[in-house]
Amino acid sequence: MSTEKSLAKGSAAPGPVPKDHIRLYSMRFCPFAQRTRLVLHAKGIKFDTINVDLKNKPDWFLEKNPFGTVPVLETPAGEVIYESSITSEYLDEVYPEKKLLPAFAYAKAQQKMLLEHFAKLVPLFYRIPSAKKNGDDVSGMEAELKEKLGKLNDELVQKKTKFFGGDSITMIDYMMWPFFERTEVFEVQHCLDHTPELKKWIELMLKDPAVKATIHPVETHKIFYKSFVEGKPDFDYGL
Ligand SMILES: N[C@@H](CCC(=O)N[C@@H](CS)C(=O)NCC(=O)O)C(=O)O
Repeated sequence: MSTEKSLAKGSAAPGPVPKDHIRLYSMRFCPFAQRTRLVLHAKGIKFDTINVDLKNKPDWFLEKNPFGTVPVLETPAGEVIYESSITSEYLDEVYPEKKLLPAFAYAKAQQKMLLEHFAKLVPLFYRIPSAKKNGDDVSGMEAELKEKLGKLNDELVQKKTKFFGGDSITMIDYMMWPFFERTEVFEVQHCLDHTPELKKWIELMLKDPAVKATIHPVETHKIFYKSFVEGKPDFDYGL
């Protein structure tokens, strides 16, 4: 069973997960759920998708993830996994095809540390447009974002690699990508002006088949984001 249109409170709980599939509970415009979708596509895993109305969450969804957030995975055995980084690592462990995390403990730890640094940058993507909308001065936040993006750029310069884990895409690239897909939507593109290596990384990421399979056009993102900011998120926009 797959649903494109989001299921809301009062909807019937989806049936069991088919034997040869894994199920993703998602929201079409969620950058965290996109992380998991990227991993599913990159590894060629068979999955079905249930989109959830996050404004009006079904009880059965809250029973699966008490945080009430997407992404959530469910296996045919009824095991439930949530939180984007945990779901992504789970998929990489369980499905051996095309490993995305490095085999060596230190390299793996380095990716996870970089992801922690990145997690400090994510709130700025949301806080800057929201402060702008309120007419607040965002120069301090923009300076902070520029500084943090500069550090990511330096990381690529020091490593002399195309991607953050080497010359091919690995897990860390997929964990960061969804937010870079949305820089124009968050109106923070100018914060990338001084990051040439990061810009090259963006261009390379855009060529990746998993990125192509999960990307939305900027205009679509903008329309969804506007509905979200106005407090009436149109989860089914474009369907
Ligand atoms: N830390 C979570 C964050 C996920 C998240 O915030 N997802 C949003 C949608 S983009 C959500 O489900 N929001 C619903 C809510 O917070 O009630 C993760 O990495 O999975």
